[in-house]
Amino acid sequence: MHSIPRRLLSLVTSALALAATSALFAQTPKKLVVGFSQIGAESGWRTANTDSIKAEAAKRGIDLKFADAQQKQENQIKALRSFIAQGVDVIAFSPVVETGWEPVLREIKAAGIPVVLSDRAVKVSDPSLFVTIIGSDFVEEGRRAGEWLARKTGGKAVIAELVGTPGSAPAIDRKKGFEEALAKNPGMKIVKSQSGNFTRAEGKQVMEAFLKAPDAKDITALFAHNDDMALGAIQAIEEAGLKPGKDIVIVSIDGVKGAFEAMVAGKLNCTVECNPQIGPQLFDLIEKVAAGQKVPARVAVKEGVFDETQAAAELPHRTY
Ligand code: GYE
Repeated sequence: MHSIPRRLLSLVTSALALAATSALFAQTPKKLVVGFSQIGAESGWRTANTDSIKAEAAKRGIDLKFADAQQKQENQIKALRSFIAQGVDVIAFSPVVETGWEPVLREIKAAGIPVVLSDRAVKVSDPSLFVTIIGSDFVEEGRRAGEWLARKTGGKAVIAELVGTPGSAPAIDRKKGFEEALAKNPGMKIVKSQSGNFTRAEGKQVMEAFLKAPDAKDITALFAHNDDMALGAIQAIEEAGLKPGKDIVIVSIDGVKGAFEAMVAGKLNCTVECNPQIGPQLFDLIEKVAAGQKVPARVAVKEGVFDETQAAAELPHRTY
């Protein structure tokens, strides 16, 4: 007779205890812990990208474990493994190159941690190794650069190309898109093509070498895969006694402030926008993934094209 009310009593007590615990949890919600492996600080674009990611994480009260890989894949792999060891909720990273990620991605999957790619893509045989990617359409950016140059030169150009980091998604895709535009313009050809690793210093160095070649005087245009390399090349062109933006028409990609300043100064002719401020969109995705919600496999970043005729009006509005 006594056993039933006692059981009831204990049920009530545990229900109360449960309610109290969840109330406690509701007051102190667990912070989302995100590990982010950044490529490095190779360009103005990258610095703006890092700022956007850190600012957005802080705004949302996310516990961000941020690691800078100094442009080395091995450092990124180490960082990813340390995120597994720390048991983060979500891992995000911007892969410096496209290949070589499968083993570490499998380790992350085995640990049950979802992966969101930021900015650059990877090549993997198993698409379940990451949930989603947010980034720009690099092929389209290359195409826009090529089409702009075709319009500017009337379809006649002898082109030097400063390529981004070898094996990286933006270097591969921008080259592809640019060459697609060239294929429609038989009067345009690439005569020099070498990597400047997306940095200003290497862009300058490689351009210096281009300008020392016996056929250097034939070059009428430069396509740089990012603004930083174009800005380095501009210095090299000036030091060689030529006028950047006039003797050599220059188109690059990113749309950083320095590129707009160079356009206003008449030394750069066009920049194709690649928006680095993806923090808000990135953390929208991360929070959804952490909550187990469905997200699209690819999220695109919006961007435009700006040439010298628009530069002065646009410069005050540039936020990176
Ligand atoms: O264009 C370049 C940076 O991956 C889109 O990386 C990014 C590129 C960007 O170093 O400036």
